[in-house]
Amino acid sequence: MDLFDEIDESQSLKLAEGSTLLRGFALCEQATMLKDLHAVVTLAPFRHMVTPGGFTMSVAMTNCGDLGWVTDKKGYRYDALDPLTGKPWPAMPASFMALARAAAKLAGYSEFTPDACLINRYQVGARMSLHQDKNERDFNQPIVSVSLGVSAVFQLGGFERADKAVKLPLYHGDVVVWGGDSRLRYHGVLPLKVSHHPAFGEYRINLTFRKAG
Ligand code: MD6
Ligand code: FE
Repeated sequence: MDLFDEIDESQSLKLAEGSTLLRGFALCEQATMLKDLHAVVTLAPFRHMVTPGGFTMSVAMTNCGDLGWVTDKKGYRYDALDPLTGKPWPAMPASFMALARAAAKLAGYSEFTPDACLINRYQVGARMSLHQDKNERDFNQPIVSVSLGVSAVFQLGGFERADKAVKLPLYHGDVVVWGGDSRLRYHGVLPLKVSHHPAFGEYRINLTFRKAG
């Protein structure tokens, strides 16, 4: 954990009450995380899920950990089983858990132990419309969000969908710890632009760690 503890404090930026951007915090673990990500998606492949409204999401998703976030015609929820395989989601890799806990700790959440990791994969044009994360049991628990690969523009909004959103570029290795008063802010991701990352190709990968159950 020494590498994590030595992060330059100047790389830690308060975005809003309760949310902190840690620029480049995941860089030191990227090789292990890429290897572990491959193992997870071999067991639980990326898929495009369908919203309750019947739209197929442009972002491909999978999960690891005890619980996984899913959506289908019946609604949004967490489930212990992958609906594609009928099996439990792959275990959360130790490298993922360590990174999430270290980032949360640095942002002031020393007790964070995620039980779910939603993995989003964006390709050119994929986007995430403004939403709130409300399927978790306890909104006092933060969410740790890790961005890898192609950079994207994150929208950080207010507490109503129509509130003006601030645009924030997120780069390979950036981590946002999202809690406290910011936990229920609307947020989204603008359509991914054409780009290339040496390790992740045309894709942006986003990992969000949650204590869902
Ligand atoms: C993404 N992130 O960055 C989408 N949700 O691809 C999220 O939807 C998100 O970054 C809750 C907390 C942090 C996030
Ligand atoms: Fe979200």
